[in-house]
Amino acid sequence: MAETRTTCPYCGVGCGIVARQEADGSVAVAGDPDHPANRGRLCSKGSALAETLALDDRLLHPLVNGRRVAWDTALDLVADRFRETVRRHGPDAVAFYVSGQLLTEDYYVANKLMKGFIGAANIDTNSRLCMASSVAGHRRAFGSDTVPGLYEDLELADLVVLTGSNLAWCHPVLFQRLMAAREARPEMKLVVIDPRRTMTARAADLHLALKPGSDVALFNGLLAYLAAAGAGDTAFIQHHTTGIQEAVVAAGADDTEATSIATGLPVVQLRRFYDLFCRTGKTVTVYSQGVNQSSAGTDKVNSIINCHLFTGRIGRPGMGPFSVTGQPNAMGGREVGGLANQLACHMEIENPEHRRIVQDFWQSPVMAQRPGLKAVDLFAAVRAGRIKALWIAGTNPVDSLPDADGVRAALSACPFVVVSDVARHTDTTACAHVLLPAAAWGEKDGTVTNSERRISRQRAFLPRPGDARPDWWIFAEVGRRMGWAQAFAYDGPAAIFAEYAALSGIGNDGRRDFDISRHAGMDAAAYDGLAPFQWPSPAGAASGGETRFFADGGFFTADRRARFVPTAYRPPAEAVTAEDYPLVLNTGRVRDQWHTMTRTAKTPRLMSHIGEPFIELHPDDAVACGIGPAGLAIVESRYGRAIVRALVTDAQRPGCVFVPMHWTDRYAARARIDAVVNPHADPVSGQPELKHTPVRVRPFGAAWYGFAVLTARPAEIGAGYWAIAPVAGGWRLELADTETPASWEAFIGELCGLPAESGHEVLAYHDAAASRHRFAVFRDGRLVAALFVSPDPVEAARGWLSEQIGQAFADPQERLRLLAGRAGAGRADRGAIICSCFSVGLNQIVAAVTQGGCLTVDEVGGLLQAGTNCGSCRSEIGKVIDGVRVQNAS
Ligand SMILES: Nc1nc2c(c(=O)[nH]1)N[C@H]1C(S)=C(S)[C@@H](COP(=O)(O)OP(=O)(O)OC[C@H]3O[C@@H](n4cnc5c(=O)[nH]c(N)nc54)[C@H](O)[C@@H]3O)O[C@H]1N2
Ligand SMILES: Nc1nc2c(c(=O)[nH]1)N[C@H]1C(S)=C(S)[C@@H](COP(=O)(O)OP(=O)(O)OC[C@H]3O[C@@H](n4cnc5c(=O)[nH]c(N)nc54)[C@H](O)[C@@H]3O)O[C@H]1N2
Ligand code: SF4
Ligand SMILES: [Mo]
Repeated sequence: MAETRTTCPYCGVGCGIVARQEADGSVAVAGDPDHPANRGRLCSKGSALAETLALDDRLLHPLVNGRRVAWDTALDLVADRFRETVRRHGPDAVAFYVSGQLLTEDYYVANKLMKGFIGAANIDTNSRLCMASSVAGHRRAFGSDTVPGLYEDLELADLVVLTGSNLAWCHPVLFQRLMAAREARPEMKLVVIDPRRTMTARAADLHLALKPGSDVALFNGLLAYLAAAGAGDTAFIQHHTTGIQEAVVAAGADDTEATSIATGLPVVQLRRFYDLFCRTGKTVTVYSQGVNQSSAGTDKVNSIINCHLFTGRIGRPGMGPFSVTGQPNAMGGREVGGLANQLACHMEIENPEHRRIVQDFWQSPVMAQRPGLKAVDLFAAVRAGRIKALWIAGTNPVDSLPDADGVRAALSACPFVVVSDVARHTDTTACAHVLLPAAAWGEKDGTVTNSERRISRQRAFLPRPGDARPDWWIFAEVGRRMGWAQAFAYDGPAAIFAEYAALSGIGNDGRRDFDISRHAGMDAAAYDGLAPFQWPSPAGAASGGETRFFADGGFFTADRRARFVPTAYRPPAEAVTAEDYPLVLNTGRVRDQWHTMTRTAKTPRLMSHIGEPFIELHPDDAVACGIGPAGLAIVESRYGRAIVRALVTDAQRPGCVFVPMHWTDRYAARARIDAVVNPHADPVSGQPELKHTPVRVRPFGAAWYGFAVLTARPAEIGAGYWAIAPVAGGWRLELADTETPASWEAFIGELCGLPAESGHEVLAYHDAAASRHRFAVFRDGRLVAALFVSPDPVEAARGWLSEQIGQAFADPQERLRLLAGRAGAGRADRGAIICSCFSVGLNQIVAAVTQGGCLTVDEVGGLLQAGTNCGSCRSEIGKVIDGVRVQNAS
């Protein structure tokens, strides 16, 4: 039994993990009790990591036009095509599009190859969709992309403001740390600013459900209020900042009524928030995609930072603006220069001295002289034919970029597309000429940086399957074959990290924030043993300290002062129109899925929480659009459309709808929501407005709805709507169409690929008058398929039915009960799964409250274990308890 300390490959909390390889080859993961980010905790996604390691669906060999080739053939082809394209069309005719899920070493090599050797800066990353506005806001205010604080500040604060962040679902372990701190100090206040009532908002003392996109008005209002109240930290403002006058003027008069109109928030709520902020010194403002993914994202960031600079609340325990990063290495990618407008080690491409430092260090023949294209523009250039060779690594842009059908069209128009991925079948790999098999989490070594600047090792604990290779190796091999053997002669990630660390210290002397030169020249053994540390960690420092930035100024501008940035509120790029597109589409994440689901959808446990793409809409809008509960809705914009299940809920503001970003063509007929999302971007950061697209919603017009469970995934699904999810013994499938099949027997035959040979028993029930049909198919007495068809959304115990796949049904009575779609006596229906760690369902929790007398989340945990492992579901259990008690009371 071998134990390996590594880091979670999902979110930017960066939890430490202990992976244990058991004697039988299986893997178990647990939280690393010694890692400072999580101290042993994990969330539902982290806890389920071992279930995502199966090799089915892995890309295991290089493929050229779908044909398996040797590495040499694939690498030579890529190097030749890139070299040839540069020779004929210049360096701007090629591009890399990479990812915050690459390790720092991978990123370093890709960036060096493009910016220092190909000599252009057309390398951008999916962090453009994620962090670019925070980067730009930080650079405008601080002169550098510095996150000043530490996670601990969330625990030390007296007021935590979470804005545009669904921390409970997206940074669950950090949220748990916050909840634990609040339990210990109940006087600590939590304010959540989000147009939706999320699971995070449910935990708040005050939830401000602001009008989407109105954050700048809200924080300008706060600055004006603070100024009017004389709450400024005069000494800090005087000694460490410039531009206060302009910012206060831009914020406008202290007029809460006007702010109320701009934000759609009641005056009393605004006053409560402003007053709380004004009188609470220890305040942290955490922000994420509701702030960044906006055409005013950079201004949103600066409007927040302005309030912290004004009160001097920065870089001190329990105080500061805090941008939480999404991907495991979003921060590392920023540090290493993964964005088209940055150089390695937080150096700037526009700065001639920085260019010279990097060029000398790399001894590079040609250095990029100006910023390259940012993601949205980069794909527009591909579509326009200006970029003729494109290499995508570790990201799935056909699903995750806005105007995603346009992205797909761009890739099919591009003469040469290379994709490095771990999955064989994604919507992006389908568009590639060359597929390169990357080593996955658990198979590769390197470092990542989390949201609090902590650099941790990811370590391999599994053999590399097939021909899979680490991303750094793939980039370096192409670099060598393009003619730069010396510059890309790395023998492992340790050598890359050592080089990177050395570069961070050159010409630095405290003039740049990012300095890890203490690790320059680190050898492989030291790298293997590297414990998590925070930067800065300059040469000569005793250790990586737990450092905060800026308490006493020392910003990275020329005069070492921070800049107040005047921010004027402007509405989102596209406005809703009453006649065509009356609703605002907001998009984001659900608790148990990760982005485009290439890994999290492999585990039935994570799919059991939410297994189908959905649209949340307010009851009034549902009525106006003619959509009933659990009906199917078409969501369409000027750009494209999607078909998803309707969830009618007053957690939405009227006029606003929400669809998760996760579903792809692999798991649903037509739910790629980014096909609907508009491609407008922030003018400073280039980050697209993924949270605001005018749309209309109308009924799908289903003639029938179906629900099926199957042992095998069908090759083809002949229905206009479908969504599929794995379950323990097979698959569950939602279906609907506008036309009714001629024969239901033929339909189910196709679904489960019934062979002509006998051996199957089909049990059928038809209520032709009511258009209801039910089928159960048995083989050797075991259930292999069931299908329920009805003119309305199917009512059946889905979780229970999914558990019956493969079960023996000898008793004819039991078989009939199965056809009823309901659990029989002795076969309990758990209901929709709430706790994915222990597979505890809604019905069980309701019973624990109504029959078991449980009144609190802990009591439910005591009875059912629910919520006692990772704790990600605790707020949902709380919501169920509240719901049951409200029902009982009324
Ligand atoms: N479960 C899970 N966790 C993840 C990920 C995942 O895929 N799944 N991905 C990771 C990544 S890469 C990222 S970037 C993070 C993202 O983490 P978050 O940013 O927390 O998540 P999102 O759901 O994208 O959006 C956050 C919230 O912004 C709100 N919002 C929308 N418009 C506005 C607005 O105008 N103003 C304000 N104030 N709020 C608004 C949305 O309603 C939403 O609840 O999550 C990380 N963690
Ligand atoms: N509508 C809408 N769109 C969004 C967002 C939103 O909130 N709303 N959020 C945006 C944000 S913040 C983000 S971060 C992006 C995320 O979007 P993507 O980056 O496109 O999403 P992922 O599914 O994480 O894609 C990662 C890909 O890399 C592969 N992979 C995994 N590990 C490795 C590895 O080690 N090496 C290589 N080469 N490949 C690997 C996976 O199989 C997968 O195909 O989506 C953005 N798009
Ligand atoms: S909070 Fe969850 S997803 Fe994020 S790093 Fe920790 S275990 Fe992984
Ligand atoms: Mo992200």
